[in-house]
Amino acid sequence: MAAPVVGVIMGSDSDLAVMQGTIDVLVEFEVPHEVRIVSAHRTPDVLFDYARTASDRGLRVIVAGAGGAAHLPGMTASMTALPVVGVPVALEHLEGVDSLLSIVQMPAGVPVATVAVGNARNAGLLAVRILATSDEKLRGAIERYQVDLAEKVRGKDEDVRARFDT
Ligand code: RP5
Repeated sequence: MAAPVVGVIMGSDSDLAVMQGTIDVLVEFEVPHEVRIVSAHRTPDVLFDYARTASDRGLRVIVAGAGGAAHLPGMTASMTALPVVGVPVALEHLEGVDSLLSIVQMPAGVPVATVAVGNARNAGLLAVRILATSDEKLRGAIERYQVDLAEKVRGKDEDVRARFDT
C-alpha cells in the first residue's frame, strides 16, 4: 500500500455514511488515503497531533467532515499549511445549515474550501483536482471523468427529447 496523500477525517462515526462519498471517489481514482475519527471538541489533543504532523507524514490534502458546531475543518486548517476541504454534515435539526455556516464562515487568513451540505463526493473530487495540479496521470483521469459526465447528461437529454418529441 502506498503512503496516504489524502487524509479523510470526521468528527464522529455518525458522519461516516456521508463521508463515504469522499472515500468512494478516492478509491475510484486510486488515490492512497487514510480515514480517521478526529473530533475538534471531544479529542482536541488528537486533532492537534493530526494536523501538526499531517504534512510531514506525506499528506497533501485533508478532507474534513463535521456536523453541528462543525469546527473540525477550520481548526485543522489553522494548524496545517495543507489545503483543507470541509464537508458540512446535516444533523437531525437545522438541515445542515448550522454545519455549513460553521465551516464556511472562516476568518480572513485561514481558508477552508467548503462544499455543499452532504456533498462529500465533491470534496473527494476537489482533493483529486488539487493533487492533479502536479500529477499528469490524475489530470487525465479527471478529464476522462468530465467527458463521461457530459456523455451521461447528453444521454439524458436525448431520452427526454425523445419522450417529449422535441
Ligand atoms: C460533530 O457532532 C460530528 O461531526 C457529528 O456530525 C456530530 C454528532 O456526533 P455524534 O453525537 O453522532 O457522535 O462533532
